[in-house]
Amino acid sequence: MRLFIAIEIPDDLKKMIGRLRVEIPGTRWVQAEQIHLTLAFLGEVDEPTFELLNEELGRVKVPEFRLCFSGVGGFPDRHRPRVLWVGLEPQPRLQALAAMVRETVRACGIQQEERPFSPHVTLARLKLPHSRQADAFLDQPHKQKLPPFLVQEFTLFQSRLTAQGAVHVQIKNYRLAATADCTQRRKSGKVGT
Ligand code: 2AM
Repeated sequence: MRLFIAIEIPDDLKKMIGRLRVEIPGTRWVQAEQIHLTLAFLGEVDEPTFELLNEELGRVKVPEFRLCFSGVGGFPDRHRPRVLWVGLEPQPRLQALAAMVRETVRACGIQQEERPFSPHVTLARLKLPHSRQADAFLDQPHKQKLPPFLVQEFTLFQSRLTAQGAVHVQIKNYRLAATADCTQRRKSGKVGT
């Protein structure tokens, strides 16, 4: 099974993010329903490792938290983008969650890249690195357009490679620890910490 671990984005936000799409030559945009925030990429995992992983991920306990989007950017950098993304404001609980998830994955014998976790939501992948349209897209101020959201769980996904591209299937959701501040704010209709 080809697996990855990510935070699911609420459907209404996926639709809003999907609407950032513009015409850029040689670009494959992520379909709105597939938009996610990757915490760890695992690649091919065998059945015994999967069973162990499933059990160990249940032990990852970080308090739930709120995420705010920041501006758009490009990997490896905005002048030669191969990937377009929307970033997230710094959130220590997100960093803690990604570190614990990656540590758990390593402890299950699955290699993880050493690069530090750089929170982003991939929007598009570019085959042609230089274009006026990509420059224009990266120069837009997207910051205020996306509302924050509350993260209460993370998800183990299977990525099935098909002729039409990768299809992501949720395998299991792992709840984060509820916090009094988030519960209180949910009751009052506000988005939590
Ligand atoms: P990203 O788009 O958030 O950067 C599911 O395939 C997700 O796993 C992708 O969205 C991508 O995260 C990440 N991913 C896919 N292939 C990868 C690879 N070979 N190495 C690292 N991350 C990968």
